[in-house]
Amino acid sequence: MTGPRIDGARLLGRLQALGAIGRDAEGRLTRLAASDADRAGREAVAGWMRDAGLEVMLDRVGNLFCVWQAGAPGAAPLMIGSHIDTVVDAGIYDGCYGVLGGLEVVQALREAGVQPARPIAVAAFTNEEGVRFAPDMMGSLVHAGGLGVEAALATVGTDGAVLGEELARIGQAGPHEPGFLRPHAYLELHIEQGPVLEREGVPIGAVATLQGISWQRVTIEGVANHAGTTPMSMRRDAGLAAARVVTFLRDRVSRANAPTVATVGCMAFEPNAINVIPSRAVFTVDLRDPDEDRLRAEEAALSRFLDELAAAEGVTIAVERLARSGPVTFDPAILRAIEDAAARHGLRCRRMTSGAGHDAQMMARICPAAMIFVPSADGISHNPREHTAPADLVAGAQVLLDVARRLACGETGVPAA
Ligand code: HGY
Ligand code: MN
Ligand code: MN
Repeated sequence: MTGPRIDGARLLGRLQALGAIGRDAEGRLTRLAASDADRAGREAVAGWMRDAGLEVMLDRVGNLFCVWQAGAPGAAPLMIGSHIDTVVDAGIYDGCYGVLGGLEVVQALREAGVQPARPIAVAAFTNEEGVRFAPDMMGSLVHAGGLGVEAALATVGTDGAVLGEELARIGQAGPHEPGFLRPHAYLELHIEQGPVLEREGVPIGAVATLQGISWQRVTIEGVANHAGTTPMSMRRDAGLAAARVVTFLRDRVSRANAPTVATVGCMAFEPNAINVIPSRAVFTVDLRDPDEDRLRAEEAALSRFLDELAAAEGVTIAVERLARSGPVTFDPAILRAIEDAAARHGLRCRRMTSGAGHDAQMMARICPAAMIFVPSADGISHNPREHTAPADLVAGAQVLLDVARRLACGETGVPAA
């Protein structure tokens, strides 16, 4: 294959270098949004962007961009993005691969002397994971106009911190108004985080759809009492009630012949003492389904169950919505460009849906968007064992480069903005 080539060593080296930033004394990687570790990661990425001769910009919610001011002045840029914040005890590829892959594409095109018809921007969106501050995909949601800037900055995290104050503290509250870059199109390169590509031996996924996501926080109030003296019939046990919700969700999803997934990822009891019946249980519910009607039906079924549970166990139950996004369909012209690019490199490609949420789903609200997946070893992600073979990482970035070049040079049938 002729044409611009990815510098695989540069991409893989940066992935490892960024993956070393934000590790604790036990070596676990955690770069929660707007933390000191996030600052260190952002400074490294911004440094690589400047080293590449690109203009670096920050918006008011900390979305980090670099822009190659090529092509027609004032033309809407092609944007390639993802995130560099992580979950707790994370792997090194989730999000980072897409940001560093985008930077690599811009550098490879510039070094090859390609002259795009429009600017190309690379984005690292704030708080994609939503672990510290909900909702997830927050920076791209604000960029796409789905959440107000002030509301985002006022968000209180699980540790009581306020996002706007944290961004200011780490020097990541920028001057630009979110949404100041209106993309012509958006591309995101990401690890699959699931088992499909590896199981089928396919190196490239053209992501056609992304499932709907519903996040809720449930607070159950019971009555603390003595674990030894309180008869079972007299208990108002918040801990038991919470456990019933966990099994309700699993049993319901297991019975349904549907792709719905349900997860209780966080749970805390109060007073959290071995010999005290829990007075309070606070936990999260993550429901997802590719079909909006089914997702709504699952939310309604959970709501009914909580009402019945409250009456049966003599507890009170409050629910707070943390995030909600419907299923997304990505752009067919870009999907075809991804498949063509894979074919030109002799790489098998298959269309697929994304089980995970991504910034691309928010950007699809304002421009044609699509994603490229590469295989995840054993389908593992959100886990330090997260891994993708170097050859797959380089192949995915090469496909990204080819699609970006065609989009930025007006060869894909995506209408010019
Ligand atoms: O939760 C998700 O799917 C994404 O990793 N934020
Ligand atoms: Mn991600
Ligand atoms: Mn993630």
